[in-house]
Amino acid sequence: MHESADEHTLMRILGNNEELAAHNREHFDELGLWAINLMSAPGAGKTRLLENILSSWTEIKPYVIEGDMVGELDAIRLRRTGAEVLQICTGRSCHLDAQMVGRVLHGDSLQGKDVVFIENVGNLVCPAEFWLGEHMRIVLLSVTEGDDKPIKYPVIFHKCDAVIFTKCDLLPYVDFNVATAASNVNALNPKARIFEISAINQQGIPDFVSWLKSRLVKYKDERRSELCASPSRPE
Ligand SMILES: Nc1nc2c(ncn2[C@@H]2O[C@H](COP(=O)(O)OP(=O)(O)O)[C@@H](O)[C@H]2O)c(=O)[nH]1
Ligand SMILES: [Mg+2]
Ligand SMILES: [Zn+2]
Ligand SMILES: [Zn+2]
Repeated sequence: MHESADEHTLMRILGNNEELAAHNREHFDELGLWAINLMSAPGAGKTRLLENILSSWTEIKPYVIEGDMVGELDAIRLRRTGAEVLQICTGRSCHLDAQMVGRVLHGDSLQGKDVVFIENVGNLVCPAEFWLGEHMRIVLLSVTEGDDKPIKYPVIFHKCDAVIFTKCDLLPYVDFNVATAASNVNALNPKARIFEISAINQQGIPDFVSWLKSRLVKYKDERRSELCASPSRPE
């Protein structure tokens, strides 16, 4: 969508998006919903990881927002876990934006949920620029993509909380050096947590889910103290 946008138009679009995202964040917090934005190139394993999380983390009341350009294939896969899933088709746009997510937040389907997973459109470039109001950003990089990708697509790796190297079962067959990839990520983002997983043999998934659980507890604690300080409601 950016091919015809000059620098000014782009800054205006992004500025407007930031405002809408901040409003989304108020809604998330008012609903007590912890929001996670999952981003990666197409096929890195976002839906497969979500299938694993949703079937193993049974204590939460999850909601999933699925972003794809066309179709409902991923939403159909994820509904099989029993989760409530809303598909957003972005048409020609190669990322989700705050307005698309805001439309969902102004409905009442999120009442009673406590974690919302947002699967962004498969793309390592512009999803990074469009904050949706989420609390946590996770980037997946599959070992088939190459350990140099953090260097080539720095923005998305710079602006995230965790990076997951996926498809680690394929490491014996591909030229991907985990230590090199990790140092490429940490050179841009020293605070990013790094996980190595495989959805085929479950390697690393319990550790990753435990980490998510601890971060959810932290969010709920912070939310409780904020609520005591200023109990306001968004429009
Ligand atoms: N070998 C292997 N394949 C995987 C793994 N995770 C996902 N895949 C496969 O990679 C393809 C893309 O996965 P999907 O979850 O749809 O990726 P998404 O486009 O990021 O949502 C599918 O054929 C998955 O079965 C993994 O850990 N190991
Ligand atoms: Mg998917
Ligand atoms: Zn885009
Ligand atoms: Zn509102």
